[in-house]
Amino acid sequence: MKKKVLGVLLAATMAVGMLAGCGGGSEEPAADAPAEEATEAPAAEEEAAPADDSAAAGDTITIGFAQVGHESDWRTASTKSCQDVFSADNGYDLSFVDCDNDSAAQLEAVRNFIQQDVDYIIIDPIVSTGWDTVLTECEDAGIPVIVIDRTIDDSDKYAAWVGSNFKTEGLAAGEWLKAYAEKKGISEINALVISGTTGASAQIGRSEGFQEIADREGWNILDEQTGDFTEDGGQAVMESYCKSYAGKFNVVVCQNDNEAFGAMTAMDNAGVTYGLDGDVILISFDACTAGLEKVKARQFSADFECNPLAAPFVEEVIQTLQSGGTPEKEVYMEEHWFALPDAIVDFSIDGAAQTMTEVTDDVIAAQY
Ligand code: GZL
Repeated sequence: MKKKVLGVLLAATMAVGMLAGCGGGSEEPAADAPAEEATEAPAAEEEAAPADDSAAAGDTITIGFAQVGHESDWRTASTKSCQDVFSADNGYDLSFVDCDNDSAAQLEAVRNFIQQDVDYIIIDPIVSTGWDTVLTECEDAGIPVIVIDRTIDDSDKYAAWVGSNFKTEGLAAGEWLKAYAEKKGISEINALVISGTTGASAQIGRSEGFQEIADREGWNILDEQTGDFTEDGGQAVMESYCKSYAGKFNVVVCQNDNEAFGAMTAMDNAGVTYGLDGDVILISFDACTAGLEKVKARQFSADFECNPLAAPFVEEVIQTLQSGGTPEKEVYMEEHWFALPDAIVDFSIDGAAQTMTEVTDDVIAAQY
């Protein structure tokens, strides 16, 4: 009910403003702002000005955030990004629920937010389906939903999505591997994949993108099993792989850094060498700080970033909604592809030349 009153007050304020020749209208993010501009947004704390007159007057904006869980370094950074931006000092009351990778718990958290009549709901969906019913309930309750990171594929009843193109990440890893293998004179690729949480759009996209290149190049994908985006999961799958495919693989693709950390432990224990100076090319995704440290140590051959710092862009969406505007439906984060000079090669994605970033101490220090 508070939101509807707020909307009327805002409309009245804007109408008076326009009559007085003060202009008005919502500050919508530039519709065609390229990712670089979008990711140039000042740090969240600099952007923490109240979202609208009501917030300036101290009217707190309440937000319910149903987070995937706490499975990875990436997740920790994603959670911190939201907690830093949607703080009490910035005019927000954030109800945070760690759904512990449990989809039923996540749906329950969203329904509880509806009962609490929050102003906005943020969801990072554990899996991409099963959402239309609860999003309809949010719509009926008049609560705008903002989806971050992973996508919802069975409903569009949300105001905006802020995240990454996961298939592009998979394509980048595949195209890089093709170019790197050529540089190293490797003619045959026998790859093992440790995928993310089954049904997560990040897993679906990365698997799809890498598989597309593998099919085109005639590579052998010997196996793909889920490590659930965790270090323990990555280690368990890699231990199994080291037994089942001993001496038969020369590439391991881990769909996030934490799985790759576990795979390293398993390969160490099995006497398998990896990285720039090893027998196995080790590819990872996320490029968290600890992941880039493994690149710098020549243990990861390359790391394909997925940017977790969505909260400043989510705040822009909320500010637009608060002022009566319509936000862009999709906001893409900027990603980088990381390696050391030995593994920096030229490659393109669908004809678009890609730039690789050298991992240095400064790059590591600046990472999330
Ligand atoms: C990707 C994100 C994934 C990360 C993992 O956007 O959803 O989930 O790649 C995380 O680290 O667990």
